[in-house]
Amino acid sequence: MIEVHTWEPNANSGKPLLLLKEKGVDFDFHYVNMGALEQHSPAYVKINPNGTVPTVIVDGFSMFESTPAMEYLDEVTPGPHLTPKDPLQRWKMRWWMRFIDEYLMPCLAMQAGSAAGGRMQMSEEEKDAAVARIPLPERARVWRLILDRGVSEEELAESRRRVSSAIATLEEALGQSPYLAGPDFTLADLDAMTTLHSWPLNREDVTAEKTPNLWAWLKRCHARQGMKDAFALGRFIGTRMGEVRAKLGLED
Ligand SMILES: N[C@@H](CCC(=O)N[C@@H](CS)C(=O)NCC(=O)O)C(=O)O
Repeated sequence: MIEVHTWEPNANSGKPLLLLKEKGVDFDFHYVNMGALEQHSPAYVKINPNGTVPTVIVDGFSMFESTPAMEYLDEVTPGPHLTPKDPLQRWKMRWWMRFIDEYLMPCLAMQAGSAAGGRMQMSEEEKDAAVARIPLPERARVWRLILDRGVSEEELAESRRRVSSAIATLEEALGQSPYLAGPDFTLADLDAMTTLHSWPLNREDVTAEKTPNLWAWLKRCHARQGMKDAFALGRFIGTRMGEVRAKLGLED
């Protein structure tokens, strides 16, 4: 049995959930409460020494990196394959996954982290204790910045610029083909959806008028049953997705 230890169907955390629901494969879902920083707890660090989500465990072997884990799961599980056979489409799929994971997602994570840090009420001692539990030094540094509300306005402005540029890139590409890597839904669309799922609700620059190609793609992806089933696993994202689908005209 495949075990998935993760948080909400969101960003990296959501990739194995969306994939396995899309393929209709059974798995054991263990919710890791990131709101309570459970990903840094000694019990969790035993299964994932990086202290990040998701962790996928197959036959006792733990996998940490979400995109390679998704590729592995796509290969070994039954159900429709979401990796194109055509080498050029496969290259496009991997190009998009790298673009989402390394260019777009970090910018959005910085903005979300900075906003969440502003809401967290912690004493200096609590912050020190929380940071001391984080196994990776690079993560500890980012959390220190977040908890101290130390992300500079310059960094936030640059990440906003990059997100606008990514929207233009997506809009252009989705004018050429219905899905990111070509004619079919692939891991690239799934990867992107873990991060872009709520844009119809929370971005004024993504609308049916301003970004018609991106809007139509969001609608196509949200109409998929696997996507709907995966988002329903969330403790709070699931309810928001009803509003997103309504905004896209997929539900009343
Ligand atoms: N490259 C890793 C990154 C994983 C990652 O950053 N996950 C985020 C959630 S989307 C996380 O665990 N954040 C909590 C933390 O850094 O403490 C992967 O793709 O699995």
